[in-house]
Amino acid sequence: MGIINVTPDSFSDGGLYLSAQQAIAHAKHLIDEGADILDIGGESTRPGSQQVSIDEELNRVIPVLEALADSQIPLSVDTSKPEVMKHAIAAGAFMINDVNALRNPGALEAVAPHEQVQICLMHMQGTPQTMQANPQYYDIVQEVKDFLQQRIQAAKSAGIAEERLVIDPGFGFGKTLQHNFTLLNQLDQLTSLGVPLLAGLSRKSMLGAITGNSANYRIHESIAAALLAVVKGAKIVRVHDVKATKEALAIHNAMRNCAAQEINVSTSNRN
Ligand code: 7PJ
Repeated sequence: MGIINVTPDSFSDGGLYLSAQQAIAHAKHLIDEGADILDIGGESTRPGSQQVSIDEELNRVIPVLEALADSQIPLSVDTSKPEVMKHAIAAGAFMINDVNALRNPGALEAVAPHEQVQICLMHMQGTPQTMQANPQYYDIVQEVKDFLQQRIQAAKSAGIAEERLVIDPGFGFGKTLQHNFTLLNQLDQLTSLGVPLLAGLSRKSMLGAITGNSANYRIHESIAAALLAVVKGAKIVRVHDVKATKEALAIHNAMRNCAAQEINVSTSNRN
């Protein structure tokens, strides 16, 4: 899953148009690099970021969705707002990626009737404005797992088939460095929830905390983190660097396929 941010610094029409054009160009680049899904976000959810209005978010996201409608690639929209979800689905979104796990009033109802739409339920403690102030858990893995289980249940109770769901532990969302790496180390424990796992680690500060690199220079650590997440059971990785990540994962696939063939060979030898 390649990341497309449509978050202009300028709020003028010019800035918005420019940022939509840039987002569309970047999306085409990530498609060329081999992205399987694109995740389009119109509101920053980084720690301390401010919320934007429904209209502002729609003005950012919808033109990009419409421009990419012909590209055949499944499009995900990163939003927590039910109004944005509805418009995004009407504009052809294949997935709603909600860092708030459909907890906002009206969110479950906004997506439930659209049976073709996939949903990513992500764990977050607190809100983007406050989440990094003092995150606390008695057992990070168990609490994230319990939360995701509850959100799966809430989705199913609202009439959303389990086959439509993806879960995500929400790296960096209300978690200390220790919490983040404990979660990564035990990511495989979330696979028992029976729903595909998505992991977003790309360029996050937990990686920079280890290497000292600033966000745009965290490519190697991002590749390592994506590979580790996949080894630990992630089925989708949300990344900035699509080509580099795909090449790293191709090696992992080759190893797995080869291991599977070895088993076949040794079984047929025995027969
Ligand atoms: C995530 C996300 C993530 C999912 C962001 C950033 C912050 N959605 N949206 N998982 N992170 N599902 O990319 O650094 O980890 S925004």
